[in-house]
Amino acid sequence: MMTRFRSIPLVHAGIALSCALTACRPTPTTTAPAPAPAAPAAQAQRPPMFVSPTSLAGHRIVPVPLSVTPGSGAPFTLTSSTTIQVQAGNAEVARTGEALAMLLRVPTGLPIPVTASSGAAPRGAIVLRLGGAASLGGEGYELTISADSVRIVAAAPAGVFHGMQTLRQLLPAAIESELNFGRRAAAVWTVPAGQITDRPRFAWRGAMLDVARHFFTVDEVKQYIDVLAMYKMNIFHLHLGDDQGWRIQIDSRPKLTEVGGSTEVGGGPGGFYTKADYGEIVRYAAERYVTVVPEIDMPGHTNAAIAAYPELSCSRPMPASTAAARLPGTYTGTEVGWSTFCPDSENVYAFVDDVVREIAAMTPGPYFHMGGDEVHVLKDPQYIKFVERVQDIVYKHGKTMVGWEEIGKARLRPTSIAQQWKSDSVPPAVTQGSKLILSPANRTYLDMKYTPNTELGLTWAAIIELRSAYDWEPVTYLKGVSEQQILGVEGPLWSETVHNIGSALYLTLPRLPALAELGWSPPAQRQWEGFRQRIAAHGARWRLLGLNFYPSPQVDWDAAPGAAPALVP
Ligand code: TNX
Repeated sequence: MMTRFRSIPLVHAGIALSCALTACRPTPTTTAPAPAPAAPAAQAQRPPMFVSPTSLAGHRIVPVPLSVTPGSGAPFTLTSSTTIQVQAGNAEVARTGEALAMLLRVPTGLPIPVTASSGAAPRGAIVLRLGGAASLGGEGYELTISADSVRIVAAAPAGVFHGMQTLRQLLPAAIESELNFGRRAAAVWTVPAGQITDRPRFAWRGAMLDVARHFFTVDEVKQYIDVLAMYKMNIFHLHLGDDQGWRIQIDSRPKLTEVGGSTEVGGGPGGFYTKADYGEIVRYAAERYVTVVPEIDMPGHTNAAIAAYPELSCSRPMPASTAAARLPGTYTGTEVGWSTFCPDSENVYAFVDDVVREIAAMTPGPYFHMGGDEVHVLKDPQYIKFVERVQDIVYKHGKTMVGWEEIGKARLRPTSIAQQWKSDSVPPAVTQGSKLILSPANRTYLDMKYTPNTELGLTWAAIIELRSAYDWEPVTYLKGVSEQQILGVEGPLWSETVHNIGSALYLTLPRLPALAELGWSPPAQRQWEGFRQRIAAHGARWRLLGLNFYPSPQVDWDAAPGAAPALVP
């Protein structure tokens, strides 16, 4: 049930955009006069954005944790004496502590100092520590909440970060606001007592953004990464080249960006990332424990590279719509499968070597995605030869190869990874021993419409309402594939119809959090009804963060304030 409440005008003056570790949001740069203290209001009478669950049993955490044990004691309350105490001597935990402080300070108006110490925590501290059971693994954490303290303990810094995201979701939605509610909202910043133990089910929990069909700026990409981090996703797959655009600077092949970077679907100006831009994306992602997986799709989906270096192609059959393109040989339509590098040309492998070498050198993560999908114009032996040559190049430059499931036609090295998108039986790559990323188009493709009336998106794989995005099980999706063979799940957002970050987020939220839960949470904890009720609390958070979303009618969204949230009366 949607509740409406009175809106108050927002003070727009002096709002600057700052990207905290937690999310990009406007931060007031001028101090508004402190509102008068309010009479204590009963929790039930507050607008939903100021309400914490009264018990941990009523949490709305997405992805749902492995285990939640409500406590019987009083909740923890943020007050003027709350501090964050981070593990001494660990810069990563300190960074997460600062990020948490940045999140809390603005809406609460509290000072929340961060101190480093290995000693006993003072009363009222939020403690971030390394330690805990080895069974928490590289990403798990334990969160213990009592009236006296909040403790996040993890075996590795990534776990501390994920624990911080859980704590964020246990605070009222207003914690995401850019408004300083100050004393007016005193005593609403509570977290119910209890304990959460949590760790992910799958190692690969990803999203893909196609920046080739339409270009997205570095700031837009950062906003997308913020969404991943909120939902404990750890892989950001960047689709950097396709027929309509080449998006990454390669020093040894300057025309790639001069020519290939200048177009996009529909004839817009395109764009590309300089090496510094890419470094910034990779750094921003790493600070949020997200690994960037660069993809250069080949041998198909390569017209932008071929327009820059025509010798990469054997012959050039192009769709008729090419005539509209601004530069000779470029393409701004949306047909697929018609372009290819020439697998018989040594020029092509010298080119691939240059590209993989330069991208590998600026990518700290272990993966290079070679695409390999939808090559309708090569015979199998040509395709196989190409994939095997590229595989050697990828490993020569120290990366693990990932490719769309078609690469299973070739002889794969045991560590190469295949990304399923269309098959509904065991893909050949798995039979060879490769691990699988599941991206079934009819469940995970973020560019599919929600309903036949959705303005954006395509329909070729399915119409995917929220329940359909949520209500399936990775391990039983493909008969004959075991849990050990599945590395994880990924939701690709192809951008033929997606022109800007607002549209991208509309297609992404709430479906990506649904997929995040499939990737993180144990099947025993997952039910559609539970997800439906928990995700209902997130719309208000997205509103406050300025993130567009699809308000699926399958969810009874909590009242989500517009730009002007009501204060506690
Ligand atoms: C198929 S899925 C593609 C993309 C398109 C997408 C549109 C896959 C590996 N290839 O080239 O953008 O459909 O939904």
